[in-house]
Amino acid sequence: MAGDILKVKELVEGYLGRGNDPKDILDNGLIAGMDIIGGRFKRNEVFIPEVMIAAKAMHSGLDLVKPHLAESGVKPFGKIVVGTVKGDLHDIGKNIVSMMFRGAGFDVVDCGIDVPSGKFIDLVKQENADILAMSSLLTTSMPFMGEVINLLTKENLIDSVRVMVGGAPVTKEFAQNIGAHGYAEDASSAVDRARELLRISAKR
Ligand code: B12
Repeated sequence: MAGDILKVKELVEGYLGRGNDPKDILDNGLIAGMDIIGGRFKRNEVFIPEVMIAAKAMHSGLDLVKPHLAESGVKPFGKIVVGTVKGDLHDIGKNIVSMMFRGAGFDVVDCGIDVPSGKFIDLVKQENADILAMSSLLTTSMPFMGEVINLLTKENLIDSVRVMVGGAPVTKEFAQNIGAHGYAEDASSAVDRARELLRISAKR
């Protein structure tokens, strides 16, 4: 939570060395800390830099735990394809959302910015994604979110993937109108919504 990368590494190495369960280190150490930061961010008690620093520290621990998780057969909670829609180059919010998803234990495939609608569909198929999360910061790029949902419907994929949308100009009403399954106004609510959509409790 303090963003101390070296301390996180030292602690995680220590716990792993003493034979602690890697899932316990992940759930009750790394993710638990990130959840607290997420709550503070939501209440405006900390801001983007603190979240990014905390996420960086969390990743330094995650990198050490990951190989052990794979060995013990622990699977990520779900796969999320994330991207900023066509015509839109804004990625600060999307990157924060991606970081929070990763911090919460999801497997994230970030397909970047200015993503053509068809590419989202290809990636959802290719990655067998549980959630597609699209970001838009421009009123002119928002309609592409609807276009992607129409394409998913056409390809009969709309029932097998949950679609989440967000970004400053996006509203709950807009999300409902285009047929998205979820909307969140910030990165930490995005994690709550993703968990709801996949019915994973925050405590697990
Ligand atoms: C930084 C910025 C830029 C940077 C982007 C750098 C980058 N790498 O992202 C640059 C300079 C490149 C840029 C360019 C442009 N920009 Co600009 N930009 C901004 C600015 C100042 C901040 C956006 C930002 O990063 N906010 C901080 C992040 C953390 O917030 P956020 O993105 O909203 O994300 C949070 C939530 O929305 C949510 N969220 C975000 N995505 C998702 C996704 C999901 C699934 C979920 C659940 C939640 C979620 O969680 C995030 C974290 O809490 C805004 C103004 C503003 N105050 O919003 C204008 C703004 C978005 N830009 C604007 C414009 C017009 C442009 C340009 C057209 C300017 C120009 N004439 O060239 C170009 C367009 C380029 C393009 N094709 O995209 C307008 C858009 C107006 C409109 N009606 O559409 C704005 C609102 C400024 C303004 N008031 O006019 N911009």
